[in-house]
Amino acid sequence: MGPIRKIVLVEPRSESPNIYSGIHIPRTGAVLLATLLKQAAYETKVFCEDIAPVDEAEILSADLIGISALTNTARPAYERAAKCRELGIPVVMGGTHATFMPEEALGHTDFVVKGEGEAPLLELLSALEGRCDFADIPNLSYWSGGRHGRGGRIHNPNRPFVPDLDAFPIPDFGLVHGWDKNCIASIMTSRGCPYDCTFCSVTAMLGRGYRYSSEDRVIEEIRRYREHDYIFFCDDNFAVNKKRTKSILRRKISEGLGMEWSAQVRAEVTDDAELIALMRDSNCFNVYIGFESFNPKTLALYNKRMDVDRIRRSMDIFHKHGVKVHGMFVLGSDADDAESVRTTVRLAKKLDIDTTQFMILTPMPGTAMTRDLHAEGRIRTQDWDLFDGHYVTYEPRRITPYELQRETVRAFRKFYSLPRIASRLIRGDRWTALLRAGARQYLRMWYRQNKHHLDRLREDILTEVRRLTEAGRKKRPKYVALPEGLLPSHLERFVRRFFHRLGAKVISLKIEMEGEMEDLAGRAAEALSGLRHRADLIIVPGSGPWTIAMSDKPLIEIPPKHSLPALFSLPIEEDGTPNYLAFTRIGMVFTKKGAKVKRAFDAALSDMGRIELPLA
Ligand code: B12
Ligand code: SF4
Repeated sequence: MGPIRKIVLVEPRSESPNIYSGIHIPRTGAVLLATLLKQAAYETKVFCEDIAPVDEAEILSADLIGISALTNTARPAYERAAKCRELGIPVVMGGTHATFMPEEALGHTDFVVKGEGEAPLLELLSALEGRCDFADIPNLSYWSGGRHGRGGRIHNPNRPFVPDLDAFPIPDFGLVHGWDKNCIASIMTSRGCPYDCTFCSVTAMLGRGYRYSSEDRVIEEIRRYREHDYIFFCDDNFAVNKKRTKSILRRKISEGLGMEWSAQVRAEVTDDAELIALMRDSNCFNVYIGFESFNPKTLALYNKRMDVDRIRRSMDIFHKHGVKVHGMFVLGSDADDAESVRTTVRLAKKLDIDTTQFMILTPMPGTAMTRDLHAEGRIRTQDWDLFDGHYVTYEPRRITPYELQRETVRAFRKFYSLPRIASRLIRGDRWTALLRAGARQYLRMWYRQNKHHLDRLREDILTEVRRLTEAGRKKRPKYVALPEGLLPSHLERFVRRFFHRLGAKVISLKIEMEGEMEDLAGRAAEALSGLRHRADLIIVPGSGPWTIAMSDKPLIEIPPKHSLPALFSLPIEEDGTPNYLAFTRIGMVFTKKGAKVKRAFDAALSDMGRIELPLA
C-alpha cells in the first residue's frame, strides 16, 4: 500500500429511532483519534451521522476509512465498510461492538481495533506504511495474508489500559463535520468504572480501575467551551473520586466558567453535602442516574449496590438543590414481572423524577449477563438493529417478551402523560415540560413504526397456543391429566392450583411405578389409553433436575397412536420453579385472558411454597 495521507472517520447513525435520536453528540473516541491523527500530520475528518450526513466525496479521496460501531449501529457500520471496500479503500473498525465481536466485524472489514484505539490506530498506520508488522500490534485483529489472502483471522491480545489520560490531546470537535457552537460539547474526564453492573459493558471495555485526567487538564478543556451555555461530562461515572470532583467544581466556580453542565453520577453523590452544594453552585443543570429499578431483587441481580430508600433520599436532596434528575431504568430482569415494572413506574412518578428512560434489559456483547443468557439459550435474536434498549431481544423469566414490550411502552406512556406534562408547565418548569412533550412525541413515533414488532411478539405466543389447542381433543379443553406421584410434591401443588384457577379439572393419571424402569413408557401408555377420551391435555414430566431418568428426554415416551390429547412437557427453571412463558402458553389454551393466566401463575407459585431441590 502507498503512503497514507488522508483518513476519514465515520460514526454511523442507527436507522431505528431511539430515545437519544434527537440529541446530537458525537462520542469522544472518534474525535480524539482524529485529533491524534492530525497531530501526526495526517489529513483527517470525522463524520458523525447524528450531526450531519457523510460527504461522499471525502470518502472517495481517503486512503483509509475508520468506522466506529456500537451494537445498534453495527449494521450501518458494516454497510458503510462494504461500500468503501468496493471502492478499494481499506477499512478499520473500532468501538464497543467491534471490540467484543471482532470475528464478526472482520467479516466486513480489513482490520478491527479492540478496546482503546489511540495507540493501535497509529501503529496500524505504521504497519500499513511498511514500518512494522501487524502481528506486533496489540489490540489488532486482521486477516493474515490480507482480506483475500489464504490466511485466517488473527486476533492479537490486548495491551493494558493507558493509565494517564493526560497523555491524550483534548479532542478537537472542530474536526467533526457540521459541529458548531450550537452542538453539545462533551468532555470525558475519566475512563472505567469501579462498579460492575451485570448488564453493562463499560468495565469490560474500559476496565474497573478509575483512570482520570488531572484537574488542570479538565479545567483547560472546560475553558475551551467558555462561549458555550452548556457542557456534558460524558464520563460513565463523573463523581467516583469525590475529592477530585469537588476540586474541579470549585475551580469551575472560581474561574467564572459559569456554563450549565450535566453528568452521569450515582445516587450516593447526595450523601456528601459539600459535593451536592458545589454541584448546585457550579450550575449543575441535571444529572443522569442509572436507578435501573425499584425492585430490590432486580437491583441485587444487576449487582447495582444500591437500595430503594437511598434513591428516595437522594431524589429529595437533588430537588432541594435545584438539580434536575434524568432517571434511567432497565426493565425485565429475572426478578421482574409486569407488576414490579408497574411499581417501578409508579415510584418514578411519585418521586417526581423529572425525566426518565425505560429501557429493556439488552444482552449487549461483552457483558457477564450476556454470557449467562447465551449459555442458557435465552437470546432471541442477533438482529443488531434491535439492540438499543427499546426491544425485547432475550427470553425474560417472569414476564413474556410481549408483556415486557407492552409494559415498557405503557411505562413511557404513563410517565409522559399529558397531565404530567401540564403539571410542569403549571409549576413554571417549561424546560421539563418541553422535554416531556418531546419524549411523548418520540414514543408515538416509535410506536407507529414498531407496532408490528409488538404484534409479532403477541403472535409468537398465540401461534403456540393455537398449536396446542389444535393438538387437543376439543376447542374448549377442560380436563388436564397429571401423572400422580411423579412430580415432586411442590410442583404437583403448583400444577393443581394453576389449572384450578383457570377453571380446569385435574385428573390423576396413575402409572404403576413398581417394576422395571424400561417398562415405564409401556405402563404410561397403558394408563393413558384409559384417559384418552377424558383428558384434553396431559402433563408429561420433561427435563429438569428432578427427573428420575436424569436425562434431557421426557420421562415418558408416548407412542404416536396416543398422540391425542395434547401433550405438554413440564418446563422447569434451573432453580426448580415453573417456567412462566410456557405456563402462559398453556394457560391461554384454557382462557384467552393473559391477565387471568398471570394471576393463576402467581397464586400457584405462592402456594407452591419452599422448593425441595432436586431428587439427585
Ligand atoms: C456519551 C454516550 C452517549 C451519548 C452520545 C453517543 C453517541 N453519539 O453515540 C448519548 C447520550 C446520546 C448516548 C446514546 C446511546 N448510547 Co451511549 N454512551 C455514551 C458513553 C457514556 C460515552 C461515549 C464516549 O465518549 N466514550 C469514550 C471514548 C473514549 O470511547 P469510544 O467512543 O468508545 O472510543 C474509543 C474506542 O471505542 C475506540 N474506537 C471507537 N471508534 C473507533 C473507530 C476506529 C476506526 C478505531 C480504530 C477505534 C475506535 O477508540 C476510542 C478511543 O479509545 C458510552 C460509554 C463509554 N464509556 O464509552 C455509552 C455507550 C457507548 N452507549 C451505549 C448505548 C447502548 C447507547 C444507546 C443505544 C442507549 C440508549 N438508547 O439509551 C444510545 C444510542 C446512541 C446511538 N449512537 O445510536 C453503550 C453501547 C454498548 C454497545 N455494545 O453498543 C455504551 C458503551 C454504554 C454502556 N453502558 O454499555 N450515548
Ligand atoms: S451501569 Fe454505570 S455504575 Fe454500573 S458498571 Fe456501568 S458505568 Fe458503572
